[in-house]
Amino acid sequence: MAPESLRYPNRINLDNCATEPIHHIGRTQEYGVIVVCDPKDFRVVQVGKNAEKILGVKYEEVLKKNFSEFLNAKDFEKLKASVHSEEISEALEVGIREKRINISAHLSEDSLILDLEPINVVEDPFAFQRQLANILNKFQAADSVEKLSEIAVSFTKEMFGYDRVMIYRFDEQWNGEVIAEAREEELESWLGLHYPATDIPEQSRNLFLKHRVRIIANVAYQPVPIIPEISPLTGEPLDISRSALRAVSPIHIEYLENMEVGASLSAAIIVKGKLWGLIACHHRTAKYLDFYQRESCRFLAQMFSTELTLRETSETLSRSELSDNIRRQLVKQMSYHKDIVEGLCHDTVKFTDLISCGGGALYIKGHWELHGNTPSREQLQSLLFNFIKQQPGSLIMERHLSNLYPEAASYKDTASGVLSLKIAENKYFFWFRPEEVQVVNWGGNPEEKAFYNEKEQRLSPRKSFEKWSQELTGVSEPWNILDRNIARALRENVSHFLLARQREEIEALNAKLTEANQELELFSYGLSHDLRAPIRGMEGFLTILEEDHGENLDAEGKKLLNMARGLTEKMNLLIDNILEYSRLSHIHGLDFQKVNTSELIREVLELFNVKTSYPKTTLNIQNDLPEVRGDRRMLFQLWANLISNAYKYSAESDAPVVEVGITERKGKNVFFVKDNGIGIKPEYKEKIFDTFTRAVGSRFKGSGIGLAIVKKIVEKHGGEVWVESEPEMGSEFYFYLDPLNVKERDQ
Ligand code: BLA
Repeated sequence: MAPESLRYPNRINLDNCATEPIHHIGRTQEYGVIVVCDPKDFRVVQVGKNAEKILGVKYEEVLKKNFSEFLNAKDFEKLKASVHSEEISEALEVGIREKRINISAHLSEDSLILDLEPINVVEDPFAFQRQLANILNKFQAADSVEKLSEIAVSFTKEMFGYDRVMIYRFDEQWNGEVIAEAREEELESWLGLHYPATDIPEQSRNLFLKHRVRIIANVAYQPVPIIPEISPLTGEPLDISRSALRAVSPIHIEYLENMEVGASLSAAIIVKGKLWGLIACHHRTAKYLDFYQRESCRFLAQMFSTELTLRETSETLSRSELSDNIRRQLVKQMSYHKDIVEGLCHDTVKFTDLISCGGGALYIKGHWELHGNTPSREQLQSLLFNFIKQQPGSLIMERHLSNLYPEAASYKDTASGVLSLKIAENKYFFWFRPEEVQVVNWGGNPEEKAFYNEKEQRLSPRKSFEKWSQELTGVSEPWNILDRNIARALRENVSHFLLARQREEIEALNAKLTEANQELELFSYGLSHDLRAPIRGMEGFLTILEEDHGENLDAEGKKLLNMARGLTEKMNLLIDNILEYSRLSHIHGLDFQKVNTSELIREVLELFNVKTSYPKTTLNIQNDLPEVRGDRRMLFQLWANLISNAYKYSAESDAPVVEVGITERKGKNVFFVKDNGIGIKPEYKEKIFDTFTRAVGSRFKGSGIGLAIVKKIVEKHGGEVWVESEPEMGSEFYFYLDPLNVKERDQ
């Protein structure tokens, strides 16, 4: 009983064609002999039942031998040297029983697989070489894919003598079309015929990426079993996907019989790593090409692939160059009008010029802008909300919209095809293509690709390959990758434009704010100056009053006079601070230098003469505070304000303590000034840094502007200041400076 994996045909149906394990088929074609060795010592472990044909002894005998026994010492050394890399097949010419034999050796899992086949005696060994050089010249002169394909088929036919040679091209769904053909006159033409994807299922397509060329030398062959069936080395069926001798899927053999094909050759056309198509050859009777001929064919297919890649690339390049120019113009228009819709729809170049289409639409925040032939606004509205928005991804590219969204059938004249792109929330672009009724000619009815064969108890391919015409309605010209890329590139431009617009708006707002702020600061600057004069006057009059009329005043009068003096003093302090604050706002050029923090703090403490003014207060100051970069004068004021506050607001505590140092907060080294004074109520924590906010009422002297100055200075140094505090427990002010964060013009 064959193992599960080999009893495959029963389980295959149209939905799982691709699961047929053709790599474990366990049989070979007859034209050569497969020999499987243990790669360590060349002991034969499996062999094709037809071994005698080349090796001269029956397979049972071969299984008892070491493969070296079939070669002379020199050839055996050559073989040993050629087997070094996994999965790489190398060809080797050796003599076995006086005949020239080609050995292709490759490793598959733990086995060494040798494909043995006779080599034809060639009369003119350089003929192929000359022909290939000739075809290269012709390829290079071809100016289109069609022309290139025609040259390829006629040359292949001439070189290898098959009855029919075709270029078979895959589409996006892996259906295929015969796009070029050279055939014997009496054969009917298959040019232009389409074939469904299931005719060449995925596993077969994938194998083409590996072996590139596949011959079926005789459709009417007797499959040759590999003995034993299961590899003694692995205990598994042998993977012979790379062996050229691999037997053919019975379904495909029947397919070829139904097509009245006696032998085939298929060579992979690979463009940018993907199977683009095949050079597909048929012969009505058996036909074998030896290893060297197959190599020539592989080389030819490769030349064709290269030429094709070049053509496709240069075509794509010139199309994208054209679209780049249009796109650049659209960007210019948008910038000129400062508006997407104006720029894309109402100037010389329209967004619909970018991608070939019948019309297009922009949907921007509920507004529809239509251009060219399009469905109505209502239809588009429902298309967007009931279909487009439900789809995953931001780009939808459909050539048969009504297939997915039946409502679209009513406007197939304008939008059988749609390419839609989401630019941002509530911004969508659309391009539409009208219906192009298409007649697709299939090789056999694609609805009846295969049927269940009761007799064989397995799937059989269709019997008839008669031309079968299908009219496609509701379908537009297909979109391609370039269309998609162009749409995406436009989206990028529009997003940039939108961002730039937003930035401009924010900058304009910022400019207005700064202007308002500056006006306010200038105003307070002017105001403070204007206030100075009357205060000086008041002070003068108060002095005269005291000196000239002091004696006439009673105790109450003297007290009031002193109060008036106190108030003018306070007024002066206030004006000083306002002036300082305004000055700070106007200074741009800061004088950045290295500042020794400990020294600066010492100066501050000396200035306030804290030892005499606050004898009760204990001062804890950390040693070796780090140097900083900054404007010395400003930093002096910063420390002065914080330290004087700390002394002032802790003075009434039982044992006042002021601490100054550096610690870590928010992942940064931050300076702190700490006291155990009256603290700050939570609701004031932010506000105390605003101008004229006083959290302490009239108990303490002050203008209410000191912390606003602190904040301004810290900000001018690219830093941040904040407070942590609990009422009656004290306050901790933290700040850090980050001069790297300061704009250069400010330094
Ligand atoms: C393989 N089918 C193939 C191959 C071709 C085609 C070219 C590659 C093998 C070869 O070189 O012959 C199909 N040949 C075509 C087509 C044309 C042509 C379309 O000449 C048109 C001109 N096939 C079926 C169904 C199944 C199937 C229904 O029709 C499966 C359910 C399978 N086809 C199938 C398998 C192979 C195959 C399994 C791989 C054969 C092998 O390598 O063993």
